[in-house]
Amino acid sequence: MPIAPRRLIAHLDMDAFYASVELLRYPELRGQAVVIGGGRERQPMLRHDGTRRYASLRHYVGRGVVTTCTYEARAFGIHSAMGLMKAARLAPDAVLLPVDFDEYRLYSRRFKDAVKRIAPQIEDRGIDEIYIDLSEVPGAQNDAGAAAARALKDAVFEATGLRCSIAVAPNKLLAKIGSELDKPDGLTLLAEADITTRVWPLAARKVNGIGPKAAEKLAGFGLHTIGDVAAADPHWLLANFGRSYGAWLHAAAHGRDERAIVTHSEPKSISRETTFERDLHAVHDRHALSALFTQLCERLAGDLQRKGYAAQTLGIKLRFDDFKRVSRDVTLAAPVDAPQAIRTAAGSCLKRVDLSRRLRLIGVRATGLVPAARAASAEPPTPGDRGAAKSPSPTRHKWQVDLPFFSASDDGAV
Ligand code: DCP
Ligand code: MG
Repeated sequence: MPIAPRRLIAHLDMDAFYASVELLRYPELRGQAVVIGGGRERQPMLRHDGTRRYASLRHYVGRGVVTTCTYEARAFGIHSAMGLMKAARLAPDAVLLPVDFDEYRLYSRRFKDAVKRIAPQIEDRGIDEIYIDLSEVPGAQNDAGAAAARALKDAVFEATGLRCSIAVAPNKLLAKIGSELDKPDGLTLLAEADITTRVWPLAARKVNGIGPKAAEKLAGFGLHTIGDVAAADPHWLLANFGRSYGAWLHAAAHGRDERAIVTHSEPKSISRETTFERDLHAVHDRHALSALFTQLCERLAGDLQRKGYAAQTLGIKLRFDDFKRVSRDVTLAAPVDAPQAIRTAAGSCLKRVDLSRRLRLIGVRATGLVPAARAASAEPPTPGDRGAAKSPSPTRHKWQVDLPFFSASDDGAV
């Protein structure tokens, strides 16, 4: 009988992620203290001679916080979540750049795709970190995953121009601790034998799952390091931290963690919404509203199709000029992902709302998501039991005409 391979779990975390993505765009800032945070108005300005003028932190006034910063800025004591005004006192000459989530999401996808080509078993943990199961990656068992981790770092750099830190360990808990040990550009192998020397001296807070409150309570008992927690009597931990958390604290401090890599998670809902520049009225602004509503439905359809889902339930969310909120939904007989079908269903929800007040915000939400392969996306939608809307005729393709924004006789109060 073949012996089950030893578990080799890697944790990969991008270095100064948002800041590093910005440096790809503005390479002349490399080596400088750069802080990401604040609003769009601090976009660098292109001068006539092609050079750029960047905003510095010096004159920052406002309540913005540091989203992240380069390691050069960290040398001044700046860190994530610090107020920008405080950061300005520490490093007035640091460059301030606005956040651009779309760009970071793009690079997030790129680095994850690069990793998947080498090691397909990944658990997505957010925009800049993943767990990777290397146990069955060819050759990984021969050198505790060292060559595989090197290959992953190279592939990420090749695909994005960005550096990351990786640790390989027997489980997720140790891998997560390990990836921080040699940041930036780290490659760390952490075995059970290293726990006493490399893990126990660290602050208890370094364990993912010991948050600020738990750390404070532990410190109140004189337990500051992971080693302190490991040395504590397990019965005492259970008595003071509860059976479940106490037992977990004991196991975690000893580097024990059996959690599997979760390679797949289904989204519960996908939605799109927009807040208007000025409040809009269903009758007076019907053309503008109609176009925006259609656009939202098209974008939602795009999101669904890109992610490979169809929606059984469509809903709308409205916020009026008096900030009152209303939502309605409709469950369809068959799941849909086509823009027309989504607009028809969402439009039927709209008909069930009193639209006499001006609107501030409108949103469309898809729930009851099923993999698109199981749904007949070309089918016209048929409202099910919960739908108060009338069923559109399957042969009618001019789905827009049913909507209040388009109806000439509409008095706005539908
Ligand atoms: N982030 C955020 N708010 C925070 C912390 C982080 O929006 N309080 C964002 C910005 C980071 C990204 O998430 O670039 C990843 O977070 P990390 O904690 O991994 O921080 P960095 O990648 O910036 O730096 P490091 O090199 O320490 O991983
Ligand atoms: Mg990071």
